[in-house]
Amino acid sequence: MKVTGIELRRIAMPLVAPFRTSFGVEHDRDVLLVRAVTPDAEGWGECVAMTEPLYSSEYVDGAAEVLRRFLIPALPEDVDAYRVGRALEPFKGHRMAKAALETAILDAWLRTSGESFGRFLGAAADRVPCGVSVGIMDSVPELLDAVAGYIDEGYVRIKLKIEPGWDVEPVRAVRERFGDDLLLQVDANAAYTLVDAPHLARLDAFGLLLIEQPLANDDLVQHAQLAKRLTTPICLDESIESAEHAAAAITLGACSIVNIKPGRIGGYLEARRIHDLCRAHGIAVWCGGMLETGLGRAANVALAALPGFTLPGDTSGSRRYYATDITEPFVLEDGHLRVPTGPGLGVDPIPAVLDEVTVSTEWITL
Ligand code: SMG
Ligand code: MG
Repeated sequence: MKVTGIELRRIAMPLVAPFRTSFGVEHDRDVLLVRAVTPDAEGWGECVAMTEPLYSSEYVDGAAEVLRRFLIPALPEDVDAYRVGRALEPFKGHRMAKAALETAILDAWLRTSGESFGRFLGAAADRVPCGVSVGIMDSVPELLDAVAGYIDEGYVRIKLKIEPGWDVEPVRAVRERFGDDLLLQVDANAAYTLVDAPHLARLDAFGLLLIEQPLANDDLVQHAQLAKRLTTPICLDESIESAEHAAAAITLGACSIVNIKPGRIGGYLEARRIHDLCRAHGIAVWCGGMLETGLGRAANVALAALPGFTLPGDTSGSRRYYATDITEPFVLEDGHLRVPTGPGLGVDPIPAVLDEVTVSTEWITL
């Protein structure tokens, strides 16, 4: 397949409400979209990097720069979804930028052959159960109202963002109010250290599904030590940037669950590798989220339908984040999202909406 050019499009998407985590507050989502154009089709990739390098070392301006300067020029003349990763391999890191480019080309490639992401990846279900990630709030009553609203909307699992000073009490309050049957988990975004082990062990009393990324990104050994001191299963997010990282984490006993975010680990092909590896080792996986627009969401929902995704993902409906999505909105049906079945991502940006949120575009001829 010949790619004639790539568009880098920066969009600004206002969030319906600020989203606070242990590393900061988001008010708008600053998204870099990659559009790959071929004579027969065009494909979209959404870069999950954020404005500032707080969740990981990548950030949107950096991703745009490495794409235009190194990654796009390295694309082979005759490209397919599998060749992209190999061509980008010599460049270290920058997995979010690589994932966006590979996804755009994979989408164009699948649209050309008429195959959907779900079918290509090996989806085993036509809909996926959805969880929702609930940010840190100013007060417990405010949190309980937010959680009640999401449960009313049908979400089948609640994830609470935690940080030191906002952990045991909000978890206790949610458990007491909504009962033991609620699927509940927490995400610390690396806000603790091993010294906090006795404090984190207090969460064991609440029957959580998992605690996500309690310690720093590169603390695999420390996570393995923490795992011995908690009964709550440890799930890794930021620590896992590749199948090799997942293999190391499993061998060390650093986690018993993995959050797979395709945008963080270099794309959907690597995501499938991690899924296969974890499944073979009896490690449960679920699909994470990075506040994607409908484009990234479509691909995530397809991935979440693979058989090893045995826990509900952060695959929320569009309105969790955006009043107006750039695609037809993803709407929860009985706590589930339907896996798109059309060619490629199976969804398209709505041109008028896309134009309205576009901040800049850049065309790179190949
Ligand atoms: O897309 O629903 C979503 C966001 C889920 O909590 C979420 N993502 O660490 O898992 C995570 C965070 C990263 C983004 S926080 C701004
Ligand atoms: Mg996380």
